[in-house]
Amino acid sequence: MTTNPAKKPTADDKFSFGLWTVGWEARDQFGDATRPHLDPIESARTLAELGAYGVTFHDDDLVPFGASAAERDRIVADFTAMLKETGLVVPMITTNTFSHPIFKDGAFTSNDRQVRRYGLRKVLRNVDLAAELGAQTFVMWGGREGAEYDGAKDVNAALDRYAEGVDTVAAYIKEKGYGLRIAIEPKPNEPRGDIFLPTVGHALAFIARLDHGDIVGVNPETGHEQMAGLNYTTGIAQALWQGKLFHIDLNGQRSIKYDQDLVFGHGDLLSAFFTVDLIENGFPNGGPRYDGPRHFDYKPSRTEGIDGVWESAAANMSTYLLLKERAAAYRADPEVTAAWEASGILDLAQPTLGEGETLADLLADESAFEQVDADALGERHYAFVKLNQLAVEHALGAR
Ligand code: GLT
Ligand code: MN
Ligand code: MN
Repeated sequence: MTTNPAKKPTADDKFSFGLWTVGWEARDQFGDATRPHLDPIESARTLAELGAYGVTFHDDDLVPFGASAAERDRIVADFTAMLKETGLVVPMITTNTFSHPIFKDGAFTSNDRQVRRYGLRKVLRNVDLAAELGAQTFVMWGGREGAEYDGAKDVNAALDRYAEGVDTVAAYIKEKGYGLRIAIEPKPNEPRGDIFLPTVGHALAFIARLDHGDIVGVNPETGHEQMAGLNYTTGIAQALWQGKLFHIDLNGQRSIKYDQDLVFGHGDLLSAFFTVDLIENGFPNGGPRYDGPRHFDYKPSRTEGIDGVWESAAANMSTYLLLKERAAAYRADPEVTAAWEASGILDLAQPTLGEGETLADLLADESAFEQVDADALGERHYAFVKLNQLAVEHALGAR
């Protein structure tokens, strides 16, 4: 492994990777694997050498599907020994409820009740492993929860079953006293034609209906929102506002097409700049902050060999750190502060009604309506282009 990125991380940067990312053998819809199987424990060691502080995985990434209890115990013991040796942590764990044919019509929302019960048991078993390894977040990506045909699902019943499944897992976490929170990962489509909970907004609305929604939040992935033509930074901003940004999956995507899982920043670079700016510097007027792992969920392209796997892993972290540096410069620039003032960014934090002002006061306030010269007020300019150019110039290192 001979990577020489511009920026090298330390554990304080809180970078984590899914074992399934670097471990992807690059088998796709149209072609066979182009890379060999990597031993998960060896992969984790290399990620630690590259500066990651954490690794995450699906149950089956570590313990092969159908392994015996003895085999499972041996693998988990070896993995735990590696964690001790490297200092790596496991901030998040997730369950594979999409690879095996049993899940072809979903797990929690399969039309087959026996499959739903099996899926629930597989997830509950993995919750125990998550707690054993000290994870804080339990991700649920329901990639197979969906359909290809509108007539294939009773969506009302499917959402009932989805809620039943998530609530059952959340209740189990509480009953066991585990310090875990569930994070639902939205995705609009792929592998199903349409997936339930397709966007951050859908997931947040779903969570509001749960009995145990207090320990359920979201794990938005850059590319998944962008596949739906949505703005990732705005999506995580709303999740933050709602106190629901429990975890993030960072990667790159170029426009509305199949899920590319590119290196972070290799899609929409300016959007990545603002993502990092929000995560690292918070909202301009203060407010809730994200302090969880900076988790990369990308796939080393199929064209890459093993060297490319590690180059691309290092590239995610290097790009993030470069953008972090550029975002800090943007925030520290007095011209940006002045542009914020000209654009009204700081005024937006002022409540629209005055302190103690009632609705009756507002209705009686002629200066708020009757006396307003709407045409004159319509003349106001917001100078957002200037502000955005400052962001572009900072992102490019020109300031
Ligand atoms: C799968 C998916 C990812 C999810 C993983 C968690 S699995 O690789 O494409 O976006 O985060 O289940
Ligand atoms: Mn993806
Ligand atoms: Mn993901």
